[in-house]
Amino acid sequence: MSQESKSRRMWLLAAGGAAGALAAGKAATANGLVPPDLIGPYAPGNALTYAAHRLFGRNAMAREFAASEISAAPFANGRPPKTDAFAALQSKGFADWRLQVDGLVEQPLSLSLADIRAFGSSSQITHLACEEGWSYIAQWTGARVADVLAKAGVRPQGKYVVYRSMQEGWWDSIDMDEATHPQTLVAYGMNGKDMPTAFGGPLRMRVPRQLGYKSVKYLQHIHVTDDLKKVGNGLGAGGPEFGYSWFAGI
Ligand SMILES: Nc1nc2c(c(=O)[nH]1)N[C@H]1C(S)=C(S)[C@@H](COP(=O)(O)O)O[C@H]1N2
Ligand SMILES: [Mo]
Repeated sequence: MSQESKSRRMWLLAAGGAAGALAAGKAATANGLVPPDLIGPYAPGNALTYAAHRLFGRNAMAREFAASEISAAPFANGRPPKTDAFAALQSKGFADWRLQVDGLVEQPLSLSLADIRAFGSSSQITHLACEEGWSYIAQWTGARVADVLAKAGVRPQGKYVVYRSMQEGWWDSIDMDEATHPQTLVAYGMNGKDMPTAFGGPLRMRVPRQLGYKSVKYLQHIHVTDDLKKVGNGLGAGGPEFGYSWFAGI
């Protein structure tokens, strides 16, 4: 191929790529697929990643593993909350702990651990990957977030689920696709035992299609909103302030 036709081909490829990106961008916007954290140098890439996952992999399943692949020594990130309030709850075996569910729902809920167990038990052996490079495989058991939301009755405008930890500074959010995905759990069990405190007990989010930081530990509050701009810093999570993408699909 001549130098000239090579460069023409390169140019056509580049133009095709740009047109494709533009078309994808339009489709994404038309479908409301705009992440809340359109900030920083990676914003265009993050937006494309989110749109691509939602347009082409909405129902994709996180890979599940065999029991023999469960990690022998999983790493617990950080330390449990150091507050008196947490110590008081823990000293009573979390009998007084409640998960609040509110926002754009027909019926706000205040759920005990027994209430959450009553939703049923869904188990999965999946991989938790931290953005810092380490990871482990564990079995997680819990209630589907979809079932909790169904009980509360999400109003038609409800688009995102915001969730908060008892631990200062830890909150995050996911869209309704992720929240109602069958593998997205509020997990009360790990490797056949009650959720250990180090791993977020009594209850943590488990979002196996996204990086570990979306799986917030020491959960206490679930809130349905139509617009993440109305919540907290408007970026959908604390992480984006520090350069972590709101959408962390893998
Ligand atoms: N409350 C709370 N949730 C949290 C964290 C934390 O320190 N506190 N760490 C996050 C990060 S960065 C990761 S990778 C996973 C780690 O889960 P693990 O402690 O089970 O390893 O939990 C996430 N959820
Ligand atoms: Mo992480």
